[in-house]
Amino acid sequence: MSKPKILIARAVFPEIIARLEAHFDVESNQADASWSKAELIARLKDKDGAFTTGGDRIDAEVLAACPQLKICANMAVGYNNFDIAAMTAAGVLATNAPDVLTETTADFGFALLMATARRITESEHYLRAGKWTKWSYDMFAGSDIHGSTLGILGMGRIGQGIAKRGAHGFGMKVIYHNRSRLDAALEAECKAGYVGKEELLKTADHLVLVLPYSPASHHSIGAAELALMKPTATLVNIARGGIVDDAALAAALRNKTIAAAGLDVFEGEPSVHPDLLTVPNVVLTPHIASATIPTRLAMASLAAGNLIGFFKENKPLTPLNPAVIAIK
Ligand code: 8YV
Repeated sequence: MSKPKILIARAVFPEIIARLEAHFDVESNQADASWSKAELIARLKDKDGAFTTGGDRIDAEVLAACPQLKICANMAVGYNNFDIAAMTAAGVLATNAPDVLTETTADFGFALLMATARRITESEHYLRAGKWTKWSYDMFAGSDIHGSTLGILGMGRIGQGIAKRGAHGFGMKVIYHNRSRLDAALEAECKAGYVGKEELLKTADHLVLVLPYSPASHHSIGAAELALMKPTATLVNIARGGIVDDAALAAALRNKTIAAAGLDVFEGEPSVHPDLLTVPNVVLTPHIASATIPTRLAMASLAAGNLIGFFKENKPLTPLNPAVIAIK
């Protein structure tokens, strides 16, 4: 019997490719960059499954062109690159890679918060440029983290990880807003209090965005929301670019509507809004919140496990639209 055909849409660990090759007939992207949509379709149209990353869009157009496709396994917890409704309608299973990246991503969220609030990259650039000639009492004065109020928008697993770091590690008062409130035990574990979105914006000294991206969360933070924040506040986005209106944020940073921002994700990445590149009070990183080798390996391994589980026993590990399995 011939093996199912799998496409690996982005270069990934050689050991993961080898593991998949033991079960499947594999074609993998060995290029540095992602394929265009036309190229993705050309390679996916005769495949039974795909190993995707957050930048590989699987929508109705791709699905219509790839009738053999049965599963797409995302090496990411976020899956806004998948049109889940279209995948379900086409009978294509979607899986993501939750949990394995939670702590690493929460670590990074905190690192970005600290770098932003304490102006670490801005001051390093100053030093490297040879501008440091004397000590002065207010040179690169930032805002305190310990004892301040940490706001979290989106209180899933990663949000909870950030809350625990803030409350237990830095004595921060933690407030959050989420579609649904956590149960009392989880709120106590995170030492976090539920507030409305407006109160969150007005009260937080540091606001971290960790909510999933969807049409409903598009530009959740725009000019109106930034205007509600404290002029001393910092904003950190480790969720998805489209959640923040980048042009409005650049203007708010320039006008000192808020003090500083730390961004790991951008609307239209890897392009970055040009205005963000010219304001000094923003720390910019290239979507690396989950980037440690053990975590990326665990994410890739979970995506591979989903493909193997699905094709071998019809048992994917972390399905997003399990109704598809029931139909088959
Ligand atoms: C990924 C991410 O690195 O898991 C996610 O949702 O944003 C990142 O951890 C990226 O999406 C590549 O798949």
